[in-house]
Amino acid sequence: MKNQLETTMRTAIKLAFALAALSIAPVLAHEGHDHHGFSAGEPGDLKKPARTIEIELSEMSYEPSNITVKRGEQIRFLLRNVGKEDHEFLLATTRENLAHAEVMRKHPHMEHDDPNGVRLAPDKSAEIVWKFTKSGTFEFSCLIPDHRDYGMVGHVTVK
Ligand SMILES: [Cu+2]
Repeated sequence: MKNQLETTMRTAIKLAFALAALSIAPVLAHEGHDHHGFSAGEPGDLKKPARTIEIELSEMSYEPSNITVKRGEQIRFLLRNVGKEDHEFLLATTRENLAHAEVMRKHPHMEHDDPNGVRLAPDKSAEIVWKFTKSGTFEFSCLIPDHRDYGMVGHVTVK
């Protein structure tokens, strides 16, 4: 009798977990917008040489805001927030950044933990090593609500 009760309990618990997993799955699929097909190239290889480009972030711009790289070139972005607010540097296509901006409007404090982007508090700096494997025009942008509209967008031309 006791054994049967235990088995029933165990089955009930397993079922509860399975149901919970099922109901969480679609939420995760919805929240996690695709970060893995990087549009602007691929994360760099830290063991390979890279050209360093320094970019300063502030209200509301990047300096410099236009850079040109060769296709296949690896760049070490040295990013410094010299402003008084948090800023981001997200490397992607314009289309991707605009779609991402929509998500950020709903979740303004969303943190990024992606190889193609970083959020910096004032006086902080970071490095991103990136290999531009595709030719075309890409952009880096700050998707904190309104920052992009006020000018926080720069361009990378890959030839
Ligand atoms: Cu910003």
